[in-house]
Amino acid sequence: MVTNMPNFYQPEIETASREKILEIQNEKIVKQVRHVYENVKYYRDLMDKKGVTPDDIKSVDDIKKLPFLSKDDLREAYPYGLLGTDLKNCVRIQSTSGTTGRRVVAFYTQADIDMWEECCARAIVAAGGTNEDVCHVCYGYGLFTGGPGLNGGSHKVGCLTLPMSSGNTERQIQFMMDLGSTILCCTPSYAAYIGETLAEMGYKPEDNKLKAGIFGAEPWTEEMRRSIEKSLGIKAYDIYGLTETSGPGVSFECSEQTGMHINEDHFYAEIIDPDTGETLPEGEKGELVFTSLDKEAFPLLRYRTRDICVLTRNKCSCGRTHVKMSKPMGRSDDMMIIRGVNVFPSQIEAVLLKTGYTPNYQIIVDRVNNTDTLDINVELNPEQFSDKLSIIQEMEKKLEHEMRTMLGIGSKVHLVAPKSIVRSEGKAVRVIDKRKLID
Ligand code: DLL
Repeated sequence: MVTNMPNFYQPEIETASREKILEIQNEKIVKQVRHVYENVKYYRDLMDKKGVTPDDIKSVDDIKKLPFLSKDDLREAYPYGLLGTDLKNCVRIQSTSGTTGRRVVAFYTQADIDMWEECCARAIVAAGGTNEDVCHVCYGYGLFTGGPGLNGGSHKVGCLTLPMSSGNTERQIQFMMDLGSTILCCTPSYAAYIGETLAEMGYKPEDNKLKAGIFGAEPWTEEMRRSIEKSLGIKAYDIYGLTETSGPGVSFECSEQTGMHINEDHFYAEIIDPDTGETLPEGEKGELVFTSLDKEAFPLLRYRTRDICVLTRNKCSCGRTHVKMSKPMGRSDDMMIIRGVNVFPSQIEAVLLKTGYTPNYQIIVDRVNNTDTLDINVELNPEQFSDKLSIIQEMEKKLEHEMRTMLGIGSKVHLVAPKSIVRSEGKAVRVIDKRKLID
């Protein structure tokens, strides 16, 4: 008996054989490279410098010959230097803030928008979305790609779309209850906050009509997934993407929840060693690199995402054949080096959720007397809170021990009062690295 019938938005492509996918990719890459070479002087110069011509690229196997592009290139070419078509053919700009300096600005033709929205539609259908759903989008709208991307995907699926944008949580909840939202799209940290607020307002998880959530734009752990699923009474699906490649929907989770299928007919993925740039074999952990296969306005060849993950091609029970990427295990540039040890915020979050703490925390890294310090502020929930100092100190000591086991270095844990850490409505700011402010 088939219980959980898999649904596809574009079944012929989402379940295509490996040979068929390669055929599509090989055909598209030849055209995409030629398009870039002829229209993007910045990248043509990089290819010329490396001695590669469009004739050298006959299939995706030849992608290795191409030069990389990085965020630094985007900054240098800002704003129009990587444009692949006349501005008059572009209909949209989206943007995201980088960690430093100039914003990333991406351009879209109408065909680029259609492709992007189709990718998001695939994600919504994979999460069980149909034209009978009420899709509540509280990713930010405007320059951020989250709102517009999922909004477009939701329209394509035919869901009744609620373009809420982020913020005003009580109003979000009122609409959610009154209009019977069934699919929630936002960052995982905001989903956790909505769950927390619902409980505070006296609602139980079964009081809402939500069945699924499509959460992404920031790293989140399996523990966080389980906690959100419990608080909202839903199945929570991951979605990944970045402004440079179009936005959300480059990859998305299916019912198996064991990684995100990359839309391989539009994006070719590689994993490289972030230090040497060497391509790594399947199954190895490294930096994710994307080559767009059919973008017009903002095509990117071998774009280094800085996201660290693993690609796998195990057969998926959902029937999709596209390669899967693991949850990004932090970004190579998010990695903190503390006293010489690599530390990722996701490791800290995993410890907190495993030990029954809230996902509301802040990491403060500093340098005192030439030594790095790591402080972790962790919010207690009202049941954990105690006004007995000795109890709190004992809990802090225990958590410091757990952290040392996970991270390999010592830290100072500060348990703080419920509600004292500011909630995020978009991407959560987890790390304050004061060393960077001094440099
Ligand atoms: O965050 C696009 C997006 C919107 C994705 C809504 C998913 C949902 P940017 O602002 O350009 O675009 O940030 C891209 O965010 O390189 C990752 O480091 C991180 N990121 C995105 N999705 C995930 C995810 C959007 N599911 C950067 N898990 C990427 C972990 C993610 N990190």
